[in-house]
Amino acid sequence: MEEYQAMYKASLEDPEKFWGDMAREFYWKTPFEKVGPTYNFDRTKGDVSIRWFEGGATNLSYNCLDRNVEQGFGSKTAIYYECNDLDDGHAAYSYSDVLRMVCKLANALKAEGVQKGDRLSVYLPMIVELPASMLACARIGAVHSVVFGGFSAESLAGRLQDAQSSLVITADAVMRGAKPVQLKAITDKACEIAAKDGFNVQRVVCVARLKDTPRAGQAQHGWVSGRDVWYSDFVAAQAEECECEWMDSEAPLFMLYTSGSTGKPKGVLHTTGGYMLGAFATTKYTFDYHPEDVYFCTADCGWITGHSYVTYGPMLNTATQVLFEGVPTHPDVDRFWKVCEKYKVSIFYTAPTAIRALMKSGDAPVTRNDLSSLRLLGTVGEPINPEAWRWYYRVVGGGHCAIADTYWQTETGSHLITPLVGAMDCKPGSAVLPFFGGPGGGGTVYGDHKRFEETYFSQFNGCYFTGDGCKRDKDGFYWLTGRMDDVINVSGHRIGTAEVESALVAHAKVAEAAVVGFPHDIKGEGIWCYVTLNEGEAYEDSLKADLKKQVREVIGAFAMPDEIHWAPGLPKTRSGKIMRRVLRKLALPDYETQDLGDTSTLADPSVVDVLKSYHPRKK
Ligand code: 6R9
Repeated sequence: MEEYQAMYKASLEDPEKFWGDMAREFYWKTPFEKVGPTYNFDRTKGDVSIRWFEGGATNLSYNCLDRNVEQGFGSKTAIYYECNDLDDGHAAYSYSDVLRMVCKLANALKAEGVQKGDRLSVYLPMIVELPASMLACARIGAVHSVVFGGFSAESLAGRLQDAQSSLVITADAVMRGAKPVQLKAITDKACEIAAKDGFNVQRVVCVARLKDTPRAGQAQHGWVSGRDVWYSDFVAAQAEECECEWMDSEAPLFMLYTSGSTGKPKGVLHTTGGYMLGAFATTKYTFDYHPEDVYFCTADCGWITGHSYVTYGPMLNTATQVLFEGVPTHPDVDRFWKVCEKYKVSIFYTAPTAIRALMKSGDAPVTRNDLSSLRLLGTVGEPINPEAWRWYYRVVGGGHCAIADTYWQTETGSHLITPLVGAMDCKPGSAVLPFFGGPGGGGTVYGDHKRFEETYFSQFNGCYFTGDGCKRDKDGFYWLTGRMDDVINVSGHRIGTAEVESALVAHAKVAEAAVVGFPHDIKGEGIWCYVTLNEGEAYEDSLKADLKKQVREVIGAFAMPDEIHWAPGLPKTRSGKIMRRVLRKLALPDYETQDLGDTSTLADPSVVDVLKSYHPRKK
């Protein structure tokens, strides 16, 4: 604990030395002149900006790969790839293997005309080509925009257009559990949608994931000649070496879309030097990483956790990790634990929602596997309830593994609040204490710096606002209490209520919608939708399935509403503002006895009774 306090102090008081020394463990083509940070968080004093390692030039792909190979770790396993289906096998890729792959792809992209600063979209499942594509972009200075494979064609189209990304890397299809996900077909549709809006995708590179396998018949997609190319053909003629583009510390590295309380999802843009140190240092210290560890983070690279704690953080630490294509419940509810046993995983990092879901199956699926290799457990994405924490600790960790509850965001790029396990006692449900004060943190919203300033720097002058509520106890421990804005956290995924509302309103029969979160056993929060139909439409239950499907198609399956609640009228103030406080209470299991607070300012107080009469959980 004393060491933590000393390091924490040093990180804030002498960043030049603390972060400078750490940064110099990496290769810099041009050494930085100043560690920084040079920043302004006060909008009244000019543009908000944050700069780290000014004057320096480096490359993430170089530091994740070449540096490791040069230091003699070329044959060390970088990635154990575990397929969705047990009969589909596994593979291991050394650091040299990944480097060769990345170089070939980087060369192919260059041959295609991709240049430094160009944006490129990646819509892939969890196969080795996913981190490899990210690293290939980083190598040539292209900005990757990874879109999670669960997003719909419409969502993908929006992201392609916003990023003006004319090249997409995808796969024919992939099995997720027992079901295929038609990534190529969805990409085709996304390209059509974008084309209608005047944006043309020039090139679709397609990894043959199911093609030439016994499950080939599961992949169903078209082929646009001249635009589409198989990944293997795309890289075939390319050399296995590729010189890096040396990137300025503040040059963009990647963008990743995330939901906010208003408008369309925004592309959070991360830059090179600060992100690199943030991902490196947190992986090293939060997970107390040692060279002999086998690390397994279950997050998909489509989310920030997969960026920082699958692709970049572990590779910057020369780690050996498991990349898992499948789902925790296929073929059985013990799949995670089977994987842990098979690869002798020592560090395991997952989301509370997965823990809660697996907890339901009892202890046996866990304890029938040998988990004695586990040493450290992590969680991320949402507050973890003490009950799930204790089960994770006792059953998965066998009572001998510390738990790192890591609190952070897409915008911060790496952990903000987390215990340094071993150094501090943990309290179930608390993310404990701040990580060292340091680099990372997205520098802007792609194409909209004003939105960046307004979203994050307007609530408290001079401070970044995360959007989360938090309590601090007498020991200084932090307890995250959830979002304070109109963002709901469903299974650790951020969804803006406004996004779901606009998906609903896009339905021909819907006049208005108001969406709130409600407590959900497994997902943490579920999606509750109040829907007003157009004049003359009948409030029929059969329409509910249609509306759920609508949201699924517009956003993606993970945003599918849990409940549709007919609302011939919504509780509004006289000025027309929807009273969400009332709607949140009406979505609670004990809504009948809830005190709705002061409803006297409602334009029409009778809507509350009407809503109760339409309550989907009415007995
Ligand atoms: C990494 C990630 C960020 C939001 C964040 C907060 C919630 C994440 C948490 C947590 C409590 C934790 N959140 N980790 N809340 N305890 N350990 O999840 O990024 O998808 O951008 O979500 O998730 O509400 O603001 P992102």
